[in-house]
Amino acid sequence: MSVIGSRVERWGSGLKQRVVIRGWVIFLGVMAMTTVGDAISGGSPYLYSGSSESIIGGPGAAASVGVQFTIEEDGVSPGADTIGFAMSWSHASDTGASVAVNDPVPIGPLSVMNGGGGPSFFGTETFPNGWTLGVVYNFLGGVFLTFPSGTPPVVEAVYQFLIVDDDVITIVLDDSISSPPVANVVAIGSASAAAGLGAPGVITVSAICDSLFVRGDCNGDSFVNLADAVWTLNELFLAGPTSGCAIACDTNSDGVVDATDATYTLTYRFLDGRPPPAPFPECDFGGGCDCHSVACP
Ligand SMILES: [Ca+2]
Ligand SMILES: [Ca+2]
Repeated sequence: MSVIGSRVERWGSGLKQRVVIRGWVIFLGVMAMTTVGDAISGGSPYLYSGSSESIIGGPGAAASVGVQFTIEEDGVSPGADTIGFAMSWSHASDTGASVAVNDPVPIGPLSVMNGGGGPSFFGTETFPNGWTLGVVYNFLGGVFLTFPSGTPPVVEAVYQFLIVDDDVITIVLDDSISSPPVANVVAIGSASAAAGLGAPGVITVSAICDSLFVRGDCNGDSFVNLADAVWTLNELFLAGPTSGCAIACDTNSDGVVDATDATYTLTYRFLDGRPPPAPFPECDFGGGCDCHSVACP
């Protein structure tokens, strides 16, 4: 659970914060379930959507991806002045990967209200599979937001995980992740309006295994010289150690590592032969998971 910094001071002790936050969450939940007479009819007048993001990284890399969330009216009650809202989003990975989420933060029109101080109340709670949020723009009233089509995102949450494989993390409305549940509603005066799912948040993960290498640097010491030719011959014919970057040993770039690669290196160095094909002498990607010359950044 968290409350934005300025709000922490306003509400004093941690216990008091918890009481207020819990009170607001319960208030919204009860309001959504019981104020039928005040509720705006016609289905879900508001649509909550998450942004679509993508990330590319090598297996084992730590990823941190921000997803932004928007609110839009669907035309049922255009131009309504809202005084706050509640959200409850859960996330799941197609591969079952563990994904943590940080406390969401206000952005866009939500962050600049009240002279830049943000909403009077912004109570969040995170769970292993999602987060909840209750927002009141101003306890004294007089601060409103409308959500016509195209309204900028109002909330951002950062998701953190380790890249293991290609994956898709989907973030959907889910009012079952907390107890008591937090209903997805927008508050308009004394009424609540249900919010439905516009578009889920999506994080597309592409696990690409690649590394930098220099062709010809078979022993990985950042030089291409006699030692590389000797390494290759030792590996091929004398049970010498295996190079950690086979593609670098393919000095003539014909797709196989054999004695001609050692010959190519010796010819280049001592008989004024052609230099190795690219990547040489500069580093470049294409080394797969394990190659990394000490000469490459
Ligand atoms: Ca070398
Ligand atoms: Ca070769």
